Amino acid sequence: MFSVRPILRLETTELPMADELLKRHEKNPILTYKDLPYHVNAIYNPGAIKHGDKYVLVPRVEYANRDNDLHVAWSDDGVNFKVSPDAIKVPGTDEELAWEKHRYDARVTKIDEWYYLAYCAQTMTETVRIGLARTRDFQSFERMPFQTPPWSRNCALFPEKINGLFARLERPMNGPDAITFISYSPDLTYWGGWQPINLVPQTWTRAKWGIGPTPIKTSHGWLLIIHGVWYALNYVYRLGVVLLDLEDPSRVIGQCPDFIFTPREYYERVGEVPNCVFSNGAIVEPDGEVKIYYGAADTCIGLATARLNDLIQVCLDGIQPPRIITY
Ligand code: M1P
Repeated sequence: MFSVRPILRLETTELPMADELLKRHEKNPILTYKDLPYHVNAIYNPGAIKHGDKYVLVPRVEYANRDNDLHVAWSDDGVNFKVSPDAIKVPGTDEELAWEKHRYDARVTKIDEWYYLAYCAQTMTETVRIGLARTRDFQSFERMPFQTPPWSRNCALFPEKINGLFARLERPMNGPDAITFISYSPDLTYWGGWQPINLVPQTWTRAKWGIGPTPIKTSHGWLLIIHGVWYALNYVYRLGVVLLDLEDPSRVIGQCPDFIFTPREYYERVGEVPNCVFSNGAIVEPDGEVKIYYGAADTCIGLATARLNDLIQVCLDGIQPPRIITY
């Protein structure tokens, strides 16, 4: 058993079971297709961050022709959001824009005065790579260089430099090579120093696992919410949590072996992709509450909350001896 120093001066409470760490908001789903003023198929998988005293989501909107794009949604309380009817505009050349027939799954990271959106950029023929845009106000956006070649579909920047370099987690799209790597860059253009993140495989992550929201810095390590995928009749997407070393985030220093959130409610079980909870956006409140926004069944958006201390504790309790994993 590891002793945990209180974080944000919280009392450590009795730890709930892993599957009870997250509490669904009573207003769930907090955003649905009805929140757009025109005909859309779905709204889900939002990036999330606070801008001043406003809560900002960057959801994926799937239109009635099933193209996808990123929008901005604003809220004063983190629960009631107003979605902008217009997609985010990121100026680009015809060639750049051709890579972005669909944009989705933005992870939002604040570094200094800029908010960076690392998103999936997918062509008409479904080749997918990671695009990057930045903004100061969520009104106007600048294009940054594409971050990966094809086929990459999960990417989150760390919110600060590590050992003097920008850092990111990134994962190719699918299959047995869908391994999450950390890499580093001096300028958000050239990346290197790749190291795999050696999670201890669990049955619920058997098909693959991927990056959740932007890593959260704590005094115990980088807290990373992940999604894990099991294949039954179809994929089942669940959420888990791990802790990465502050100085060398390729080192897993804690891992909850159990999933912490699983589809149970109707809107998580039934939809475009059934039995799916997927998060790429979380906000930590000053009192240690973590608001986790998630796509439910690739159809609508839910909100679940947890205590930061509890998420850290289950990682530390579940720590397993480091081991080298060969893929
Ligand atoms: O359909 C479930 C999810 O599938 C993909 O995620 P991943 O590549 O990590 O398995 C993405 O298309 C994601 O948007 C979607 O929610």
